[in-house]
Amino acid sequence: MRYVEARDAATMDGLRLALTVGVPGPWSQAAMFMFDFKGIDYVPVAQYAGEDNDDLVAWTGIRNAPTAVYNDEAPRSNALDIVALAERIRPEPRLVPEDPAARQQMYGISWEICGEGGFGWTRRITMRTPLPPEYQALADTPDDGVPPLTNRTNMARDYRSPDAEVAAAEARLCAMLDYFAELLTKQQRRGSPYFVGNAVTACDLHWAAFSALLDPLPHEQNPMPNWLRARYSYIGDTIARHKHEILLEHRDHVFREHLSLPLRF
Ligand SMILES: N[C@@H](CCC(=O)N[C@@H](CS)C(=O)NCC(=O)O)C(=O)O
Repeated sequence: MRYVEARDAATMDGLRLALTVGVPGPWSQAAMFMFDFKGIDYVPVAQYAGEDNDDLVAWTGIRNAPTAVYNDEAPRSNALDIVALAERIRPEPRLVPEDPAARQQMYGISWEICGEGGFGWTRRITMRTPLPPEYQALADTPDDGVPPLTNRTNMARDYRSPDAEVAAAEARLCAMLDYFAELLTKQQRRGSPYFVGNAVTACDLHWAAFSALLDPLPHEQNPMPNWLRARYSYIGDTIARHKHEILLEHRDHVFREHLSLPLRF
């Protein structure tokens, strides 16, 4: 994908979206999915994983990705704020239910997937464990993707968690996976392949993006660097027992019907 540097994007109008360069970061991918689904054009802006990103910070106040800036409005970096922005810029096709109860349910599920303490956040904590040899071998296999992080200081500072949270992360993650699978199973019994009601909503796109942290799509559809594929793919025996088939069926359905592949990053 072609990225504009932050210092140039800062002087432009319209929608600009800072995205992590060269990797399918789930928060970045999810933000793209919202705008792509609605056919909203945006200028992709380069955010470099782990780096200081001084120009981006000077412009938006935010070092990581994604951040959406629409005209002269305040920058938005929270996943749910980005959904609301997309919905406002182009209401149709809808990603947010009109019915208040369904809307509350949708935002709640999205929060569980991508909010602080949610699935993505918690999965990132579980990724700190060392990789077993076969995954380490994959991680060490060079490819033409972006190289592994050189600056780990920023991410270590930004995403640190208390010891108690680290210890509890795996069980917390498994409980979330069970809950998502239970919701989808109930919906399947009602005849719907979606999390809420009978139509696709933002939380379905969120799960399509974040499921990569459980089971990344194959290289042809997700040409991510080996070091990151190894990290995303290794989940360990406990989480593997909670990787319910219906979660992946849902992901496949959403990509097939509502998004396009291969992923771009
Ligand atoms: N701003 C997002 C969270 C974004 C986030 O955690 N981004 C990480 C994904 S791993 C990132 O940009 N990492 C690269 C970096 O920190 O440089 C939200 O609040 O919903």
